[in-house]
Amino acid sequence: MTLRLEFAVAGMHCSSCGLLIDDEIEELPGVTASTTDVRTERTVVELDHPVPAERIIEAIATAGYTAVPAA
Ligand SMILES: [Cu+2]
Repeated sequence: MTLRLEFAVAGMHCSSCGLLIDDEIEELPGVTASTTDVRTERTVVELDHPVPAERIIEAIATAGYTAVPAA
């Protein structure tokens, strides 16, 4: 089972910003992968069990960026 959550992220400047976000999100239990695209300002998170979107948003905030769930 793979679940997928997508977020719109504000405040990134370069690809290092995206790596910081992905590293932080990938620490969370249940997350199998995080892929951030600085150009589109989107982060796609793949999960093997449900994780509240709030937890992901908190992880992105810990990395220093602001996120909201994307459609
Ligand atoms: Cu950067």
